[in-house]
Amino acid sequence: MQRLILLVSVFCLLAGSALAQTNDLLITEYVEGSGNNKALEIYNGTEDLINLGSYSIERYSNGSLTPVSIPLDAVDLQAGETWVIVNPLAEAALLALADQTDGNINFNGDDALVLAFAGSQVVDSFGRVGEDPGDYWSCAGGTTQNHTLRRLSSICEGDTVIDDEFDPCLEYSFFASDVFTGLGHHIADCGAVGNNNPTWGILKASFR
Ligand SMILES: [Ca+2]
Ligand SMILES: [Ca+2]
Ligand SMILES: [Ca+2]
Repeated sequence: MQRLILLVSVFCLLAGSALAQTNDLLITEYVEGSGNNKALEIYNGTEDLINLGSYSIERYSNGSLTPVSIPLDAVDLQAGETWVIVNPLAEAALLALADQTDGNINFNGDDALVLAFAGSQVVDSFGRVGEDPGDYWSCAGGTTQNHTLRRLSSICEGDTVIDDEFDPCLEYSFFASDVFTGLGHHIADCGAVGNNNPTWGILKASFR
């Protein structure tokens, strides 16, 4: 009986720790506000510290197939933490939330963004590379221009298909222009992630 209780306790512990996991970094907030109020939030929902030095944002403007690369600072991002990159000409209230500034954070609604590892390995994406949607992508919730878009907490894996149809309502909630209140924090509710994570493997093995 004690052994069963122990097993159940271990199960709860392991299952609990798996809840917060994403498989890699995610884009969790997109700010396309007034003037130069542009920002992106990157979230480490894994259980490991990640050095951002191998990651970059690749910006594909207006349907272009040639990106402009925005390297992330080579700093360690703790599990559960976010990294906010802001246009250096943004207003003070937004700049105050920046972990990094870069003048190439200057998308204006119709530009696709890819979070890449080692330059070419796709980790996540926003928009549809190769498509000029006009002024913005849109869905019932709003558009990718003059809005803040926040990734749904149910999203646990990046969008690694960069050139398929982009429906922002599937993975984002919409806020008014110049809403900055969500920057600097994110929670992913990822109970379903774990089929290939080590914790789940140990758990399965223990029940064989
Ligand atoms: Ca553009
Ligand atoms: Ca896609
Ligand atoms: Ca956020």
